[in-house]
Amino acid sequence: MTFWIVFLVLFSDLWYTGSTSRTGPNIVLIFADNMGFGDLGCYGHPTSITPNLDIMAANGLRFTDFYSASPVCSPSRAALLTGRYQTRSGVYPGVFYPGSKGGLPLNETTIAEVLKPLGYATAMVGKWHLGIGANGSFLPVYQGFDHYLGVPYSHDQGPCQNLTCFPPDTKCYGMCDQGAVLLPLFFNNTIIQQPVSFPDLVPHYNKFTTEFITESARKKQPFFLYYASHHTHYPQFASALTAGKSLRGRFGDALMEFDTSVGVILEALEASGIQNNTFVFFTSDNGPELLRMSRGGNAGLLKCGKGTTYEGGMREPAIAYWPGRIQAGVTHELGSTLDLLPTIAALAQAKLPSAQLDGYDMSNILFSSQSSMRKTMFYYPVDPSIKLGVFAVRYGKYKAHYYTRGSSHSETTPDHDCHIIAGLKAHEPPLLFDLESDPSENYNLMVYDYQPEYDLVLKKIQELKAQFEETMVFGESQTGKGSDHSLEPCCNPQCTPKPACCSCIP
Ligand code: CSN
Repeated sequence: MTFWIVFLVLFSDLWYTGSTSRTGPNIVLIFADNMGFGDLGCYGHPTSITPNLDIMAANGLRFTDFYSASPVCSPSRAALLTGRYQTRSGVYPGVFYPGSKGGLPLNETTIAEVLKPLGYATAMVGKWHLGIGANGSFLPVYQGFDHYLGVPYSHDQGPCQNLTCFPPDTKCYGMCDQGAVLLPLFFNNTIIQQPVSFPDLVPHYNKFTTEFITESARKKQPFFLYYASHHTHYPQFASALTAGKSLRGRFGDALMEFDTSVGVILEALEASGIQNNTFVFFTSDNGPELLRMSRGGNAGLLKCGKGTTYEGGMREPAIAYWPGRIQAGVTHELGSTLDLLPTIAALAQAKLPSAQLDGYDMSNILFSSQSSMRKTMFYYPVDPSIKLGVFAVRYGKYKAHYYTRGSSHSETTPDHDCHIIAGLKAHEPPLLFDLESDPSENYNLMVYDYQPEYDLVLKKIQELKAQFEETMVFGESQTGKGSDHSLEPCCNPQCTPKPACCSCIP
């Protein structure tokens, strides 16, 4: 009897291995920077030239209600890679600087670390912004990525105004931080260029992504590629490929270059014949930098942009693409960058990290048009605190604002609520919007259309908020550890005087 059981188990196992590949799908995660809800052709922008993202949207699943976990960069990226709110990992308040002492804590488990035990090849290309630390100890190669090619923080976080853009006699337009080192380009934990050459950067990335995809496919090794472009963060620049070619000026050129690099990835997948075995997901880290006027992005019909907990700060364009597996369409279900780790883990049949997660597996939205497991979204400001808690809560179609505040990142549009002069304001009762009938958050239901049932909605939201906040354990602040000029990345570590001597052009 025992013999037969062992035999059957063994036999069924062999049969299973023989007929179906046990290797999980390849994963490509494409992350844009400061790109707004209204920036892509497929999200209604009249003059953007984004044919590759539009093709992904036309043949994949386009989300209308997808959220990042923060209205600024570093916390948003921490949440994306860990499936946990930035408050847990400590990536708050604000963002990392070139000499920041902190970083995404190494004991946090990233998507790359979830996939590594299953034999995935892992690579990150682009903007990291989760810390560098002494001797580069917080770089991606210590967070599960086999390879890293990219810039470690935003390209305005150094004196970028004299860097060359394209054509070669053009200087970058816009304000940058003075007194820091010139922006470096890393390969793994080594600086290979400082300052980075803007016109060569995306072509360099394209070469790397193509080679990584082609080589992994040739070895039949499943892979995870995290492509986090600096586009469309200010100051805008583009290579010869797209400079001057768009209808939206410098912003449009940068966006077009980003879209071209998406095309390069899709082409490499097709050329290797693995497009039907690859889950591609695109979204953005936070809303548009409206401060930059027409050189910033556009939140479309959403209110305000980067730095705020209005919809324009955190609702993002998002597209899931997997030919043969994901049906073409549009979903109005709730999703978040927090959900990518659990979703990818499910696709790869990987073990989930033991830490408390804030995401949900999105498989039922992606593959069977069912309703989302996510019923709520909690909006933390750029500087979350235990005292104030979340600023807003989305529950189904409703959104309640407990606090609102404008941001310097969202200056210049005609809506004064978005600006820095709109200081912290507590709302009791909370402002309540129906985002299905009023996505622009124009009409507070408690004022314009009061019905007694809204008191019950607010009561339910208050309960969900209390439940959520009860489980929230704030990690030690990492961005709050301050910075030290000696930690700024320097290609010539022993040189003087810094930061000027940190310049190495190969
Ligand atoms: S971000 O942009 O890093 O993409 O969020 O480049 O919040 O103080 C944000 N900030 C420089 C930036 C500073 C940035 C800040």
